[in-house]
Amino acid sequence: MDPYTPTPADRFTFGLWTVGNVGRDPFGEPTRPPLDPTHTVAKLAELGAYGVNLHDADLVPDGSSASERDRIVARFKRALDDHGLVVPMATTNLFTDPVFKDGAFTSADARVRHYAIAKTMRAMDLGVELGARTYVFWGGREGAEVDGGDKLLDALAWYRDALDYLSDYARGQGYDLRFALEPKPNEPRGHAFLPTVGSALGFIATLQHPEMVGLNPELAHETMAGLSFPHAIAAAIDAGKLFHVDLNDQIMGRFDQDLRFGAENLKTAFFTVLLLEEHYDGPRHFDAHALRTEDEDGVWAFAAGCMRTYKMLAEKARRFRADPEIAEALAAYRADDPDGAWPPRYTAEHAAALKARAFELEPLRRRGPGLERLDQLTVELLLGVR
Ligand code: GCO
Ligand code: MN
Ligand code: MN
Repeated sequence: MDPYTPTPADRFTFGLWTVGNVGRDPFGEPTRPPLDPTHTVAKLAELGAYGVNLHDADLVPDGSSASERDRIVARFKRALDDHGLVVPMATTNLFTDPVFKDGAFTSADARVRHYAIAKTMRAMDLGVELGARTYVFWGGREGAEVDGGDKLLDALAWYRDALDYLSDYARGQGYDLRFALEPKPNEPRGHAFLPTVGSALGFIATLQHPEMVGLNPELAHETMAGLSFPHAIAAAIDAGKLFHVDLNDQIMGRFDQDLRFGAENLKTAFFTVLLLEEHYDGPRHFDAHALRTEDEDGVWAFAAGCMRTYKMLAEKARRFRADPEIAEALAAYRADDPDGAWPPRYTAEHAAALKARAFELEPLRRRGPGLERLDQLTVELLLGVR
């Protein structure tokens, strides 16, 4: 079998909203018809995916009656069973309905904030019913254009109140759920609250149940902020907070593009995969969509491409670790101190000795760490000539 053909063991997931994206943009109407969620399940299973994620409204239109909801959910569950797909993650649409035009949990109107919490609890019930273990909070319209609205501090407090309330709800219901905050710097708002992985990490520490809450970083979002995605997920891993991940691609400084994984910046994709393969065992979720130019065949080519590129890069990551020349270059780069390992344990005596130590700085100033060679070896590995 082709080694890059995905299987459920690879744990690739897509959202109903990703492959189901109809190609609408601010300038133009949809270019593709909507997909029936059960058809999406069948196609994703055929392509080798592991699971499918959803917003409440991707499956059950807002305003459906209880019996309509149950009918839709039962039909969807049958499709999941028939095709062996799971739903590892669920989330709430808190952005399409105009009621959320100035935010959901951070709306200046308390009635909207309370409605957003109620909608999220119902969406959580749905997610748990479908088997989800991760619940994502993407800010959507949590943000502002007019700082004269004077809610910058209130918004953070309201956001915190909502997450604290919802974590108590999940615990009260006995749900086995972890929350994953998904930062984004802008779009659809001029300025989003919790714009980057770093800001979300700081915010989590202020919550009532910080242990329940981690991150769902997205490649495009950090890139839109002019930041490096591998650096961002390293920070999340370091904090023990990489609960989920949204993979796609994006040109820095452009509108939110949601490109196919690896479509734009293969090196960023490679170092992302290297970190994920070595430090993350959750689902690999592709939060991207086919170009607006594409028809349904293009959608499945897009989905297959995301997974295939990930697998090719995972193979490159294994080769990166096994490559003797790269290993030698890395060993040369990471120089030891013959006088002792770092970090030494602090004692007053050690600190005094360290302050008094006569460092031979001249060779350190002159030493070339070999990064040009190391980077070129990586490029050659990625281009398939080693
Ligand atoms: C975006 C976001 C969304 C979220 C989704 C799930 O830029 O629109 O990435 O796709 O990931 O709402 O939380
Ligand atoms: Mn996004
Ligand atoms: Mn996302």
